[in-house]
Amino acid sequence: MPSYSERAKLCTNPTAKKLLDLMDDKQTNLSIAADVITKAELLKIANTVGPEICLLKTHIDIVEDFDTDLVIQLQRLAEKHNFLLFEDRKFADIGNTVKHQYQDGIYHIADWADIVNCHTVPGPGIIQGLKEIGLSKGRALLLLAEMTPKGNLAKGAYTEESLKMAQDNKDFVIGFITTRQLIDEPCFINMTPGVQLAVGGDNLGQQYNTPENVIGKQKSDIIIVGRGIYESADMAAEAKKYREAGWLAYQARMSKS
Ligand code: S5P
Repeated sequence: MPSYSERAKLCTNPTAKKLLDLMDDKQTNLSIAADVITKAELLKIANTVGPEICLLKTHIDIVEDFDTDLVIQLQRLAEKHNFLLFEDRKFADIGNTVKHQYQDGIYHIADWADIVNCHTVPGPGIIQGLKEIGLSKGRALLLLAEMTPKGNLAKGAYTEESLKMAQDNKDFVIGFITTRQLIDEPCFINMTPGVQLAVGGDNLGQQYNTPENVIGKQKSDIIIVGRGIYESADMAAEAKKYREAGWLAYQARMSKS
């Protein structure tokens, strides 16, 4: 298996290159899902776990006191700790509508989020619409090819069609939200949520797998961890544990191939 930075050399999308390079430089394949509802909490997470992560994943629309200063401060922390910003917006509408959702409104997501994601249920027009805004800004898109909750419908032909859409848009689509590596192509980055240190779930259908399984067995590239880290009394220590588990699993996979 090529290293993250070897893969970076093959990619044309600047955000994919930057992410893969920084993962090897910083030795982390951990992303935090910072699902908190105040600006102060979000900035605290970003600053506390910033040294451990490659990517900060936000749900910016749940922050009750959102303002443009939040974005400025997140960008400063991203610079300081060397991580990228991923707004988990899960766009799901027709191309023309998602263009506005990406660029306009209160959040102006395209102005600050290095990476966004979308569902593929509307077909390739959604990718085209987002690309019209994001490509010239050097941004990148992930497709939700699979999901983690019990009973979700993103499987089989849906997942296969999503892969095709990614292959048709390699300049802008840099990978997937998925539980596993779906296709062995070096420029597609596989990111997996639903990760905790023990297998389990929550009472709303979420299903958890471990960093070892996700990176080692399922051959994903990035673990996305939310409550497992930010609900811990010592976020920094907990983030270190996940970082170490994810990195050891990556090194073990590298040494096998
Ligand atoms: O299928 C998915 C896709 C995503 S992006 N399942 C998920 O859980 N997510 C996101 O990952 C979800 O929106 C949340 O932000 C994070 C998981 O959080 P946790 O607290 O369960 O680790």
